[in-house]
Amino acid sequence: MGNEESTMVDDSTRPSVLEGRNMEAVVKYIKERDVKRIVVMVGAGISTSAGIPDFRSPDTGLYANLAFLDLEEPEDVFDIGFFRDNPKPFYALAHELYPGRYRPTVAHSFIKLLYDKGLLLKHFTQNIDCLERQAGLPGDMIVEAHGSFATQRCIECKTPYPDEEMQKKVQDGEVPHCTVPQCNGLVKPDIVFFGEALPPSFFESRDLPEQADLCIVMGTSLSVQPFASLPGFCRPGVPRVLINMQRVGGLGSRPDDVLILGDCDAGVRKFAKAMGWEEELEALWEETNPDPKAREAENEPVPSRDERLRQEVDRLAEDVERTLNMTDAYQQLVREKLGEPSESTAIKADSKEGEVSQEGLNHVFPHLARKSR
Ligand code: CNA
Repeated sequence: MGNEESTMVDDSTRPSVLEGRNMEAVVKYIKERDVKRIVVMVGAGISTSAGIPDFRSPDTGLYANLAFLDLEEPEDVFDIGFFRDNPKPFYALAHELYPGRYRPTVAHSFIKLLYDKGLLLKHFTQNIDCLERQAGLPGDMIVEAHGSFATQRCIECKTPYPDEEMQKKVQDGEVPHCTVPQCNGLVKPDIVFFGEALPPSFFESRDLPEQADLCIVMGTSLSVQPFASLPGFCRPGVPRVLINMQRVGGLGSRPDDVLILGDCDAGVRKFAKAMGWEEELEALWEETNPDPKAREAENEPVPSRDERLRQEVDRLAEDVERTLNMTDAYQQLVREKLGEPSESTAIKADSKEGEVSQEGLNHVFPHLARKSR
């Protein structure tokens, strides 16, 4: 396994604790040293295979694709000052990123597996997508260093805003306002924007990497401080494994750093295989499959002739219904072409110059456009 193409080893220094700077040596270290305090540190790269773009990958990253939002700087979408003036670009983006639309990746399930095995000390994430929670990792094992969509509050009086209301507003493309009538401030998910402090949980857990006996860093450019300094807090002699498309943040500079360069999902699958956990990992990931029909279908008996006939009638009835709906949509399109008013989403309906229509996001998230059809 150590000779795989995606496993690049910096041989300039001999390891001090590991037998070699490769996955097999890490697995041997875990088993022989009874490792039980693993810290995991991740970023947007562990969610890209779920369909959520990262920020900085050229061409595919979010920053490379936000030009149509008509922002001076793509980072403005996460700027608290900009949000106060115009929250609509953020809510247009939130509509696409909101939890519930994406399935956790194998990398998320691998972290859950470390927890199930009793090996996880803490999981540090920069991601705001809540996919770790969705993969089953308990909230108290996660430090969401840049906050997340899990909770939200008024930016003025800090009154929390109800989850269901928030979900509805985001789905409807509306900007939520504080429920305290005399306040009516803007509501924002507890995501850390530029210009805001990191959550207390980050500072409370910041010394945990020092207690770790193994560190795994995945899917991050390690370019945002203070998160980027976390791997540096691991004690010398504690192996640090980087699973990422490219080498980042000084990882590889210590004798016991191991670089597994390539895709995160492929990397954790190799890790699990080397640990003898291959099937457990796939089973755990399968639990996150949102399509229970697909799972049930595998165990379903073959339908009888009568059942097949009934299914065919149902299918034809659905086809007719869909055709009628398409006719409605076509009529609406003709009305629009003739300049008559048509139904639109809330954001589009009152869009002004420089604001955003939800449809405009389709080229950034083409997979969603396809899904919603
Ligand atoms: P980043 O700066 O965009 O870096 C991502 C890193 O992951 C890069 O080094 C990529 O090469 C690498 N990468 C991308 N895809 C893969 C893959 N499939 N396998 C292995 N490596 C891959 O993102 P960071 O997380 O480092 O930057 C911190 C920002 C990004 C935080 O503030 C986040 O809130 C923010 N962000 C989060 C999400 C999310 O929640 N999913 C999405 C986009 C951005």
